[in-house]
Amino acid sequence: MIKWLKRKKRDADLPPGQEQQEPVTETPTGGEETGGPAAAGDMPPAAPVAAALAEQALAAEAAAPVAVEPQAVAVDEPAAEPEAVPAPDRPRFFRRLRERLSKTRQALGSNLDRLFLGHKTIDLDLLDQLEELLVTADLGVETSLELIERTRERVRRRELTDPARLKAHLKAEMLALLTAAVSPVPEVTAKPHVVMVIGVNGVGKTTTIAKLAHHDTQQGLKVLLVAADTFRAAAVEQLEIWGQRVGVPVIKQKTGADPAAVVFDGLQAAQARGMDKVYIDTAGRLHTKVNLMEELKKVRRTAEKKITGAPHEVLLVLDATTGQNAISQARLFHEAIGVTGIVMTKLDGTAKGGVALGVVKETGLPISFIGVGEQMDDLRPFDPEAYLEAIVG
Ligand SMILES: Nc1nc2c(ncn2[C@@H]2O[C@H](COP(=O)(O)OP(=O)(O)OP(=O)(O)O)[C@@H](O)[C@H]2O)c(=O)[nH]1
Ligand SMILES: [Mg+2]
Repeated sequence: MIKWLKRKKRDADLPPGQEQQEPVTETPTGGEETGGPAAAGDMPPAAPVAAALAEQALAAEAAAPVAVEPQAVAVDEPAAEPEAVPAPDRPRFFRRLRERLSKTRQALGSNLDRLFLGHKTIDLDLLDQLEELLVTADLGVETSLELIERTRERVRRRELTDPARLKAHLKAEMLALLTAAVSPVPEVTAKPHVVMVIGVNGVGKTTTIAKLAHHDTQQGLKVLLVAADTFRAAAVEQLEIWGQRVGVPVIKQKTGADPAAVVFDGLQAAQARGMDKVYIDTAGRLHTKVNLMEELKKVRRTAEKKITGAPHEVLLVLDATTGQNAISQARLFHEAIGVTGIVMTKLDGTAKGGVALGVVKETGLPISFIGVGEQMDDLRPFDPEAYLEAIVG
């Protein structure tokens, strides 16, 4: 166990005395278009996806009645911790996020509270238990160790002595870790702005595209979807249905067609119609299958050839419920395709939400969005502070 590996060093470093305490229309090359509204007139310039969603979230927040819903409080959270209960005037946006991430908060935040309440001093035993708790909450071994190391260092320098201050310290360290990887939102000047969405099977690529397209259209942007998952039976139809629901056109070919050819058609159609945004849906694939990754590279090369600078974004969708495997997925997809941002889905259904920290720490890739449910508004731009507030408390 890791704690044993580190114990010796801790014993040496801790302050004295603490050592032992342990729709169908023509397309140029044969692709089909399905669904979607007729072309509108002049549209506002394309905005970065994250920025647009953030604006919308803020607008919704401002418009939303505050403190109408009953507040969800995890039953096993300690009553003594005032921060564990949302303030009555906390904006609805944050309250909902908190509700959706309650499983992780119970696994992480509530257990941290218990741990800190049970100790009067920061000793080896506390640090060992803390390490175990962080690993259990799926932060990953490397990330957990680093957080513990930093804590131990501050304890050694006597900057941190009171367990009651440990939570604030940990949150600050986690925030530093997350914000270190946040890259500035790219300025979107290209028209169309092309976003390729990739990931293993069933992680939520197609529904994420629908959510993004929904938000973009609400911003007045002209969006087109490209059905480049020609592999899985019914994948094309699934995207078509989403296109109809959201009201955006879908460029498709038959199942079994070359995905690169569909992308070529899609980008040609997007250019011809003055689209602001294009989302390319790709087939889910095992990150370990070389030939499938080669196919994805070909899709990328086709986009690059058709439109200079495309794809402008490559979003890798990771399912939070898969835990640590998400880290190796991120590494392999990034090596093969080049990822610009991560979408972490299904954070609502898991106690493993700490994995977001591990992914950022171990890959250096920023998280662009998080998925917290199956509704259209359940995709949020990633806000590290709000996320930490929701899972740590
Ligand atoms: N609870 C929850 N479910 C989600 C979220 N995102 C996606 N899903 C669900 O995950 C399931 C799979 O979603 P898809 O979008 O079809 O996944 P995919 O990656 O396109 O799958 P393949 O095309 O088969 O590779 C669907 O039932 C979605 O509703 C989320 O944030 N929370
Ligand atoms: Mg899909």
